[in-house]
Amino acid sequence: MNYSQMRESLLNLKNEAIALISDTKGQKELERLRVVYLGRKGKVNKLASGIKTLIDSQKKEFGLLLNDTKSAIQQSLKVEAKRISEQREGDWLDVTLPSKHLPLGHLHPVTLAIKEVARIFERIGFTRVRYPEVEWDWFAFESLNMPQGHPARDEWETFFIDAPSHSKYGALVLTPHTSSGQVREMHRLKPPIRMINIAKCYRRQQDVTHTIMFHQFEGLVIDVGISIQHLKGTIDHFAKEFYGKGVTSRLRPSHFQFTEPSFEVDFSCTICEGTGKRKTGKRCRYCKSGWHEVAGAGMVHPQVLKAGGIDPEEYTGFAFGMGVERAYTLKPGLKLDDIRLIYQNDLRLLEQF
Ligand code: FA5
Repeated sequence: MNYSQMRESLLNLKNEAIALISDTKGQKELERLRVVYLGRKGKVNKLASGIKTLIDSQKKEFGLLLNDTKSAIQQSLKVEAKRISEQREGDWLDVTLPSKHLPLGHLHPVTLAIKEVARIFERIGFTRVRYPEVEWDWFAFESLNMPQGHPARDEWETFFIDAPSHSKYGALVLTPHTSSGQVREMHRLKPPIRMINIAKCYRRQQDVTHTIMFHQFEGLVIDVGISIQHLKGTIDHFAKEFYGKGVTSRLRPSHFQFTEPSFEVDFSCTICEGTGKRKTGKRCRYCKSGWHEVAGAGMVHPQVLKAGGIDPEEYTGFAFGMGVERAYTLKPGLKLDDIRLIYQNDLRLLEQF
């Protein structure tokens, strides 16, 4: 073998060794390869024995190549040994170890509240319905006795959709209240009607008691002989079921175009227990007066019954629209004094439910 053949053989030996080593499956095979290539009678030493046939300058160069080959094979053996031992550790299973606790998600507090509200009303004979979030002007306003240009519309701070209008129902809006389901329900059913419509609503409002997107639940009852007593009884029943016996409700005279007479419904504040003051003596930041306005309500206006195809001479009805978030944040013990926190997706808050 001449010098250049010896050099080529050494290079091939190195490549062959590294390829085989990186393909090994266990420590035993690795040890066998170490002996085959680096052992006393191994392939590298066998080639090294030919060094005596070379002239001095070639001896020096071939010696360096031999050292380089040996250290490359050793390095490759080391890396592979480490990989094999790590793989073993990973595969090892201690069946006595306690299991890992993976975090479990749960329903959002508003979804929990909606389910609870629906259950309370379903138990007293209401049927849950859902009407469109993107609604025609006619159902949101006009059918509710608020014709085009009526100033009462301004109170609903509505988002309008940039889309072609309907020839009969007008513009498209993001529904600002669940009352838009009232006439839809009258079109769907003839009395007796007992509807609970729970849905998303949108308004251009945002502060501690308002969010841009929120939920309302709308109760609508229409039958022969329905009076304010039925309205008050239903609201009281809800307050006791949802909050417990300690919470009281009151109806304050108000005005809505679609009810006559109309009321604001207040529940006593569970944060300051109806006093309007914190224990520190400071004014309750959330209610300011001991009461929370949670709903609008009233006896369905004859014009609205007519828009729904119901004879106001024969039937009467009551309706109320309550904020889900607003009602929920009053739960005893919740002490949520900023309604916007519900929608900040902060796990520190959400995980408490
Ligand atoms: C109405 O929306 C009427 N449609 C209620 C009604 C229904 C009256 C049936 C008569 C008959 P009002 O704008 O007051 O009324 O809203 C009712 C409730 O929805 C409020 O008391 C509050 O609890 C909730 N609410 C209104 N706007 C927001 C908001 N931006 N964020 C959170 N909750 C809101």
